[in-house]
Amino acid sequence: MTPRPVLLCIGGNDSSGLAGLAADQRAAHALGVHCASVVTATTAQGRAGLQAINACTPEALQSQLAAATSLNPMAMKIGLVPNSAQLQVLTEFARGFDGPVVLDPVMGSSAGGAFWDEHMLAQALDTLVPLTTILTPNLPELARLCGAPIHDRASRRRACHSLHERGTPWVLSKGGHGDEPGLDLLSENTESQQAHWLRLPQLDNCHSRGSGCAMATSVAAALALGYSIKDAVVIAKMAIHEGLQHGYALADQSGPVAIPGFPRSGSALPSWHSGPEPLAARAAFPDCNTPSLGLYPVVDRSAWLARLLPLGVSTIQLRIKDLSGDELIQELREGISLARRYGARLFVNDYWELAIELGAYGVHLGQEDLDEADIDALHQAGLRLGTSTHCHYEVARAHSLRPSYIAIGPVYPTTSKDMPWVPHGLDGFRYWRDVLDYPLVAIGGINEARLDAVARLGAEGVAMISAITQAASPEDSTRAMIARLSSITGR
Ligand code: 3NM
Repeated sequence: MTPRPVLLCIGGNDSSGLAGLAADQRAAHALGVHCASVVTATTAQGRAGLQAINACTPEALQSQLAAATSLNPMAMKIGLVPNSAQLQVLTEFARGFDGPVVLDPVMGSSAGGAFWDEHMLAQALDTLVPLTTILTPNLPELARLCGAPIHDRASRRRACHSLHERGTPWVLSKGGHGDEPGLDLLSENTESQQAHWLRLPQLDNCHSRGSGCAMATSVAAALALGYSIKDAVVIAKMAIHEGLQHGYALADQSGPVAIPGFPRSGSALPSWHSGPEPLAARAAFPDCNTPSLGLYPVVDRSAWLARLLPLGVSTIQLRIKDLSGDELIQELREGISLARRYGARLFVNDYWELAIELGAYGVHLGQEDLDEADIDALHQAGLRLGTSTHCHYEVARAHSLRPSYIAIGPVYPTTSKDMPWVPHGLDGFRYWRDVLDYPLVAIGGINEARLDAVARLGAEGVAMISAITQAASPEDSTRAMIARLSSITGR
């Protein structure tokens, strides 16, 4: 059995079991991470609100931290810090901690009561914030941290920048208490101060207690599992959305969020947009999957179309990396004309302007190409759009464009492209099949022997380069794989 990673959560015990370490435990467990919990204070909270906070001594905190370290935690999350002496202990501990630090700046309880005075706030900004990998304030907390009111998106971005100046590389500004509650901002301290906007429709569930703690803990749990910050934030947003859908009631009062497991529902997938302003909802790109995409060769010259389309290939991509100018235009023109002759769906990789100009069926764009392309122009021209994705935030980004298909790769190791991504394997592909309500194209290391498995998992398109272009007989391999696919899908 694979051992579970350990997440170290440091915070208060909430006697009502709604927030604090109880919420941390539930969230970490749901995401498949073991939670070691270090108590900073016991709080007495009930129907009448926050009645007492009893802080642990700094020594009690220290001894718990020392013991928890022996479990080799992969990440840590700090919630309620009730006093300045504890802040000092935690700063020392964070300085020596070899892993990401998530700081949820809990300055008060939704049951009432404030935890941080001005002195604590200044101390945190000077000492712990600079050691933090990601801060996860809600809007009132963000306003207090930066000492300025937040009234719009621009002031929200400015507030995050002021925290970057303190030394924290990432700030997740949660939208929950503002005018746009479903809109979160992940601010990245790059030279251009990148803003990433994540949007989901707001859910109206009053059983949402502990959602702030659970959000920060879900980010930390995903980091403990080895996800990047951007992926961890998408996973956490999905987890909270599902947790709100499953929030449960307590007698006569609102209950907590209840994350059911590692998130896997398409309705919980946020849209992701990087830029100064979040994207307005887009109309979907036209369908490309009637009939099903099927075998999807990716080739670098139109001569391949002349060889493969007569065999019954109905979807193909022209991915030319070594031509420019007239030679490129000539190849694309020829490919488009061959595809028309055979009634095939030709996706042009990368050259979206030429694809519009020459009247291609569709365009396939990688993530970097998405930065450059005019998506509205492609939409207006009626082209189909396919996008490459490799991880949660790329999928969320693709989802914001509502493309005609989403490619998931690499499924297996590939030698046809420089690939920093760990292959998904069949389990990873199955995961995305469960989550996504889009036609999916499987790509990366797929060959005749691996075709069955991805097709049976529900890939509408099976894309490949080397299994066709480097086959002893590309024609025989293509024929065999088309026959194989139609025997599996019954088409
Ligand atoms: N894109 P082969 S993998 C072009 O994961 C490409 O996005 C990938 O070639 C992705 O079939 C890949 O030879 C190469 O492995 C696919």
